[in-house]
Amino acid sequence: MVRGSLFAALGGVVITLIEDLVIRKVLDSRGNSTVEVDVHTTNGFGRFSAPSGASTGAHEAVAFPEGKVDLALERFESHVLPKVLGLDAIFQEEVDDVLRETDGTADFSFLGANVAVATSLATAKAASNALSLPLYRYLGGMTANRMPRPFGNLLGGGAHAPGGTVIQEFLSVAQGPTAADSVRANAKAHALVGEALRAKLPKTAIGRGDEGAWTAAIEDELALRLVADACSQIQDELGIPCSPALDMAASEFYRKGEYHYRDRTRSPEEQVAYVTELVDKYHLYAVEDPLEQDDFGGFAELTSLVGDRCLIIGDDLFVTNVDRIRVGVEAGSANGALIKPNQIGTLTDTWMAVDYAHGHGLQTVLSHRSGETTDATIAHLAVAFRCEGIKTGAVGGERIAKLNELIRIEEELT
Ligand code: 2PG
Ligand code: MG
Repeated sequence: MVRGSLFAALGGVVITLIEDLVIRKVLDSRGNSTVEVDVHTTNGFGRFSAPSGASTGAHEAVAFPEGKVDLALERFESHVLPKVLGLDAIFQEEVDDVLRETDGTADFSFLGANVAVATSLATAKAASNALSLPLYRYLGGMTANRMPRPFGNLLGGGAHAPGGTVIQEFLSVAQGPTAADSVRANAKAHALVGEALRAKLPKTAIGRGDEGAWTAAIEDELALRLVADACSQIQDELGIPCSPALDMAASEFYRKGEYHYRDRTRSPEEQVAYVTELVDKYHLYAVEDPLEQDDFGGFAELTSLVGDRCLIIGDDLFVTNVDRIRVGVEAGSANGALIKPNQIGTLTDTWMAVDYAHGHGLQTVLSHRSGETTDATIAHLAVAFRCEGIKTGAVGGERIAKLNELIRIEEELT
């Protein structure tokens, strides 16, 4: 019997031994190819399909080797499969160490982080399935009983809808009595913003970006006003507190020392002053990536100004990497960290990032990517890891896959 697998044994057979792995090419929500991995244990099955970003941080792990999905499949077959077969799926760290060692680079550029994350998460799901436990319970233990607060993307542009707003995401954060109430309130806020946009631009076709958020060629501040108004309406009509939030994804419009807006530029100092003004004028719940991805000092300045009343979240700044979160903690750069498993490549590394962030007073928000699949696993991770938030859109098939899973988990917990 494999070390420590007593509780996973059934009549002397270890039920969590990895007996087969399968990789396939599937589509993401942008229609691009990505990878899906199946892990079969003696008595369990797990599957994870990896998402992809559009506004990827410069310090993220690399999704596919040389950008080629087919090469990722080949390397899985020749390098991952032989080494992971026969391992025990309940030893997650061992599986993840094998993935790191097999890859041999700092950024998963040999295997591709999407291969690594799909293998890593499918392994955890197979183990939980073999043990007949929901994933959030298997990973989170008996005290994983709190629901994260959903952040819903209502309106936007940036890399998710070029030609729309410069700021990437205008979100609502409904704070209902239950996560299900908040999910419904964010969806309603999305509908309200759609109506307001159609009223404002009666002769223009209004579209939706990669994450299902509305998009139109409007000024950032008008977009923020529409979202803030929708949040107030939610509060008035449903009695649910609801606040606007932003993901500025500022690295996407930072060039040569300046932030480039439609009709003007802002220096880093002006950007800090601008965000401070927006936080107070619109009572923002959170601002993600307000500054470019290497400006730990600018983030610290902003956090010292508004961190007592607003979450300043590092996404491209931290890339779910514990070493970068450590730098940010030492500098006081943020009071929140976005968590995306495929930014770092394994479940163990993701957990280390969350654990370090929580241990140093940061809130965490588990996040989808703009190019998603219908995989709902991140809903379980957000509960298991006791994240304060989950950012996974407001509407759209691949987004509601996660939101509806949250509703199901909450039902089990109550
Ligand atoms: C982000 C994400 C998700 P992408 O910037 O936070 O909203 O976008 O997946 O394109 O990096
Ligand atoms: Mg972001």
